[in-house]
Amino acid sequence: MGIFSKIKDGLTKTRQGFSGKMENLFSGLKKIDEETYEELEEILISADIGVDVSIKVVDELRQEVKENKVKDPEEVYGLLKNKLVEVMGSTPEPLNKDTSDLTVIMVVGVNGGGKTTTVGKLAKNLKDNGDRVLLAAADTFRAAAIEQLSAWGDRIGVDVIKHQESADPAAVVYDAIAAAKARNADYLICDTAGRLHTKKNLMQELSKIRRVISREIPDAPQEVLLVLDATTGQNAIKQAEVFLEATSVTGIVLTKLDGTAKGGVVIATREELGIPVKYIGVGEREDDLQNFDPEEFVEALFETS
Ligand SMILES: Nc1nc2c(ncn2[C@@H]2O[C@H](COP(=O)(O)OP(=O)(O)O)[C@@H](O)[C@H]2O)c(=O)[nH]1
Ligand SMILES: [Mg+2]
Repeated sequence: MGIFSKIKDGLTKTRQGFSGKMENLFSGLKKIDEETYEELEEILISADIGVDVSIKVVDELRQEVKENKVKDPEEVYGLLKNKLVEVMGSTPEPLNKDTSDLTVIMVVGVNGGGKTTTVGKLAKNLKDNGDRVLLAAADTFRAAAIEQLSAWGDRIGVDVIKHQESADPAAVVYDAIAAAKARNADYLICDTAGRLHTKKNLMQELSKIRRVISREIPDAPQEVLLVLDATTGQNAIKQAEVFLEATSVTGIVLTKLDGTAKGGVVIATREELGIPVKYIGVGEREDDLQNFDPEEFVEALFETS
């Protein structure tokens, strides 16, 4: 299956409500009036694009249509798509990569959001690309989490550095960096725990891991990916805010897009958090992580069949 049809497939539930309503609104439309804009705003909000972002997009569209004296609804439709792409930063944001040294990627987010799965899928992507990858099982809270990552490592043929359950996550990461250096790895990806019982705890754990990493490699971690569950819609953005107070983040991964009609949350994320979406998860298997491309995403979202 091609990448585009995979994204389109992954967005099936979101598209069901969205693209049909869009088509209904625009097909056979003779002219654009205030009612059209109101309906448009409603459709955007109902796809979980977020109230503020939806209003902003429609306001800008209205302005542009007026200034350029656009009459053709078809043309307005095109302008709308462009606006949505723009809101997401227009171009794909690649993973930060250190060309000379080891690139360390920390993966953070609440429990159940899809961190461990994303670590596995990302490792597979990078390995397929010819990079040497190592994983660190720094979610030591439950033995099951360590086993889950080990199972991913076995499946995709990537080594996992791990300690016992309840071990110090920073110590796991310390060992993993030593191993990654010794093996000349290109990437070390660190899974972490996402317990939110107190923000202070989480903050302390994440800062300790970061401290260990930066002591060993001054520019690292080059990438901190925050994993958010798209099925929670706008709540994913609220969740993200808690994490952003605990640690700095360089990229967002939105998971479980395949299981939700709330895929519009992807569009709101960049605008509301000011951080680019770098990957989207469209399934549980190893090939179900996609590099995020705003233009491709919008095209897929508007597909009606
Ligand atoms: N459908 C679907 N399920 C996913 C996706 N990403 C993760 N999951 C599932 O979500 C559940 C929690 O994922 P996990 O990686 O263990 O989350 P963690 O607690 O953050 O490490 C697992 O059952 C995963 O298979 C995705 O993109 N699509
Ligand atoms: Mg996990």
